[in-house]
Amino acid sequence: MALDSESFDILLPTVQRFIRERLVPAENHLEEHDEVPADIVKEMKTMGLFGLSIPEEFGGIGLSMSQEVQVAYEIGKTALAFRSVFGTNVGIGSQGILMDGTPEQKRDILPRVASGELIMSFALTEPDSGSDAASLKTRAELDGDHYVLNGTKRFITNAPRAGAFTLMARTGGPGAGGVSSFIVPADLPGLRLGKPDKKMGQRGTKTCDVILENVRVPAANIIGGVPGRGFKTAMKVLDRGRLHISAVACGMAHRIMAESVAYARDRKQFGKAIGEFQLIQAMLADSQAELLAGWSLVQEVAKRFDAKPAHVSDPDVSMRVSCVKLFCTEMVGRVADRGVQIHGGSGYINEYPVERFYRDVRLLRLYEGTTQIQQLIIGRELLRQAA
Ligand code: COS
Repeated sequence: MALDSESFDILLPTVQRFIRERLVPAENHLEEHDEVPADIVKEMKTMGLFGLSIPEEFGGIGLSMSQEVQVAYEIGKTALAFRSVFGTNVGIGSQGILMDGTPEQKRDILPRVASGELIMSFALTEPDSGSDAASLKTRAELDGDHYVLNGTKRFITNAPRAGAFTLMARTGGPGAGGVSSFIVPADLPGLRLGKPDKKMGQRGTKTCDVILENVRVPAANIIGGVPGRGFKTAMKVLDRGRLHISAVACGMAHRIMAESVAYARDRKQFGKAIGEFQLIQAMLADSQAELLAGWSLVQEVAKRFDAKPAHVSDPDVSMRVSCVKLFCTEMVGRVADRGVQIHGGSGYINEYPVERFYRDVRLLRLYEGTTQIQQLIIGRELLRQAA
């Protein structure tokens, strides 16, 4: 799947212009009001941003992974909360259905996901199950032609906006094989939201608990119709999401670099622009080299991702995705840290974008699998390949 190159050559500059002219000027509003303005959300829908990764047959734009990472790079150039509005529809919220759903589930859900009419959110994490995702406790007991769900999901991005969840619950015994993925409409009786999480950064991104008390979900809502496959669906979805996040990390590093270079040209000390000092140049140079390295990795692994069917997992590609996620999210952390350092005291003041970006990017090393989980995936796969 890919968008024809002529159409893509129109889409990319359109997204670039939207970010430059609409999103960047709205960053202060976002920070102050903790909300993405409704007119911006409307424009995102018109542009098709909710359906970037959904095939054209279901009303989306149908980007390949190689194309999607280029768009994600652009989206990374502004406050990350803007992406969060449509990010779960493009990635973790919808991809499980696209990869493993039945034809009916795809036909029923994906067109509304692509248009942005339906916000889908991904509910895997729980209070006692974060990195150890296979230990999740939310129960799904079969009762006639329904499952009855009980449990709590934690830190669920977009839960307050969601019309439905891709939600993992235990239909069988312990471990990964007992987990199923469900499509859970948000308006089912017994489903409620916790209070909004107060986060370090990414103001405008909405996360909270999702609490399920005897929520009756039709058995037909198990993704793919077969119980016990939900963990693998979640892992495949995360593989893809991790690549997307890595591209966003590179875009954000790009923006922080632009802010830092501009500041270094403008700010004068000891009678000249601080950018003329070699110690400032050294920080810029390290950041630029690391950004280019990360971005090259993203593009290389995206090509490998496109070379296989999206719903088929390849442990070697998964391992490479983890390398990219590890490198790019750690990289943008270092770039943000140097960005603040270049700005000096001003970098600690909320009026400067780098102060916010420094807090925003901290999350990238945590969600969709911490750096340490990426290390485990890489280490395990290297040993497996050697055996
Ligand atoms: N694609 C497809 N299948 C996968 C997979 C992948 N990327 N990774 C693992 N699987 C399969 C395995 O092949 C295994 O299948 P079999 O039982 O048929 O052999 C099954 O899933 C269980 O895998 P594994 O034994 O590796 O599970 P572990 O419990 O050891 O956990 C980790 C694996 C740690 C990698 C996983 O729990 C993880 O990614 N944790 C982080 C969760 C996360 O990212 N959370 C963020 C929340 S969303 S913002």
